[in-house]
Amino acid sequence: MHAVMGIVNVTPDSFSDGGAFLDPRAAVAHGYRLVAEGAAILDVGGESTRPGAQPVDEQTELRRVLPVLEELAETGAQISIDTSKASVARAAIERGATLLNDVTGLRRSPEMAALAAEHGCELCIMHSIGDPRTMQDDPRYDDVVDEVRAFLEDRLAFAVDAGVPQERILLDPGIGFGKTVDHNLQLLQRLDEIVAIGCRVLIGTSRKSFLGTIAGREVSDRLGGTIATNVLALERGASVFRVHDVAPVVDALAVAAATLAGRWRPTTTT
Ligand code: HH2
Repeated sequence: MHAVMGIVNVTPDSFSDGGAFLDPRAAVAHGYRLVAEGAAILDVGGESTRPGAQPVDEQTELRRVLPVLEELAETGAQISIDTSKASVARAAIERGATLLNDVTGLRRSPEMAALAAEHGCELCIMHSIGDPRTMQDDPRYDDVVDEVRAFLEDRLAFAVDAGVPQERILLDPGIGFGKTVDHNLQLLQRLDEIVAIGCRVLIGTSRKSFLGTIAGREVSDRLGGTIATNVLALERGASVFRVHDVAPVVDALAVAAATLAGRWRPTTTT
């Protein structure tokens, strides 16, 4: 089973929709729209992690996300908090978040693992290097897939040791986080090697710059590349798809999944 995670960026500076949903009412309305379009999970974030982004302090991040979280918990979708601060994650859990999405892979706040264990939350561990200010400064790997896999295995062992059951852990190769265009493509081409670790895999390619580089498209015009990469990631075993444009990706993945299975059955809702 696959699930689409809709992105709710409550930020002034996100790379593709910065400022559009900084107003809590706009963010809540956007979240409801994404659920209506088929998102099973909403990922709420109050700090941009785009290359070059400036960090925000805890109070600012809390002020942005807290009013939005409580209302979006009413949508019935699973609520994910996109943060690397354990204090923000803790406050989000109190307002209904059940998935902690940490783009630093527990490097910034290792206590995030114990927090997930304590509250029975799911945990997404993503690979990244450095921090958003510097991560795109000439990233180098001998073999990007081997190194990302080793990092994720290490962080997975740490989280399991802290008490999070492996079934509640999602792994993410961190497309665009300290990666060149070719690094991103190798990670997608060999995504089955990340899936082989044995956890569900989350993939986030939506509107990212490597799609623009390949297709020659601005950030507002990268849906085709987003769909192509998500469909291929599905074929290679990814389970959760983090996107801005939920409706077209839900359709693309439904058709791709039915095609891979060679059969389709209508979903019953009774
Ligand atoms: N990408 C972004 C943010 N959070 N989390 C996971 N697990 N995987 C990703 O690939 C990922 C993520 C960046 O995208 P976006 O939220 O649209 O931009 P910004 O960081 O500028 O707010």
